[in-house]
Amino acid sequence: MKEKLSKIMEDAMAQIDASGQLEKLNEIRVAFLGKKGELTSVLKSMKDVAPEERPKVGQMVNDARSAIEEKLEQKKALFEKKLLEEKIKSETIDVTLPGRRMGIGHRHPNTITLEEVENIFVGMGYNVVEGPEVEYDYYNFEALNIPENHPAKDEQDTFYITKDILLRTQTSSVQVHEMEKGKLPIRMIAPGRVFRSDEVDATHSPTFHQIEGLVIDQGITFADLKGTLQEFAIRLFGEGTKVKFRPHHFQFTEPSAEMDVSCFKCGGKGCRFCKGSGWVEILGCGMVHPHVLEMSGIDPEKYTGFAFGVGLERIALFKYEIDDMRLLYENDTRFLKQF
Ligand code: 2U9
Repeated sequence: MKEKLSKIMEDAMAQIDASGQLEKLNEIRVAFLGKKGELTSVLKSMKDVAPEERPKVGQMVNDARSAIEEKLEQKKALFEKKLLEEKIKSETIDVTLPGRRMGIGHRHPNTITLEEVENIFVGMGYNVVEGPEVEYDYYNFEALNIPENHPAKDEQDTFYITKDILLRTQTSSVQVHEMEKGKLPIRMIAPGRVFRSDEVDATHSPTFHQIEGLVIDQGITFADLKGTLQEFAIRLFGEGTKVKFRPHHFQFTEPSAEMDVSCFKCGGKGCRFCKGSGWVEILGCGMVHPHVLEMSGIDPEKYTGFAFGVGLERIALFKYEIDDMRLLYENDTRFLKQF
């Protein structure tokens, strides 16, 4: 019996020493100490041992069990220490390694230009007002003197949502809402995104941004319009910028005009940029049509006003000498970081 126990001990110790991983230790524990294990079978064969020998043999079995358990615990602790060391090693960060540079964004030429335009008008006492991109047909067309079946409605090919609801083609609707509030005088600009079903090319996009302006008070004249827009052009394009007004037609203004600025590239001499004319068309404007005032509840006998509209992208393209509008919509940081 004694030899048998010694042999079991020897085997167990050798197997524990040879075990290469934690899971193997469990198998060894079951094989030697488990219910059907080798040591347990020795205990079961106690009935064959002489009664006076039994306590001694029992003690030997217990000693063998303790020795194997102790050896298993030691080996387990060794494995766990090794695993912990490997984990620490794999998770260690070398703080001396150079960092990875973050790709940061950049302000868009539209944003820079919009802020510049807003600053100019806020400095002249205007409010900046925003409104919904989804509008009723009434606010986008009818209230601006563009009646049902008027050809001007076709000119601004419109994205309709229902018969009466559409994506605004101009930010003028924001100004109509403001007029309806009945708080006069009004001095406001309405910047925002507009939508027209245009094909994409170097100068067109189905969505772009406008900045429209509206002033309504007693005694406002075309001279106020000219003075304001001339000041705007000088502040935006620099001292020495000249302006000229050409007659035009809009449904919502009468009289109407387009304003050109002297070419800021050649100073008015004529170049490829201004197609040799020395002038660049920059905005549309006019005195608010009396019918437009009337429809929003303003007495045209008492009040007059002027309005204007500029394309934000158009100004940004001019200011930064960009020759393709599509670049403004791609958000490529290699392009954006140049401004
Ligand atoms: C109200 C009354 C009148 C706004 C105006 C223009 C002239 C104009 C274009 C410029 C380039 C649109 O972005 S663009 O295609 N706009 O020429 N807009 S007057 O007139 C108004 C607005 C609101 C109540």
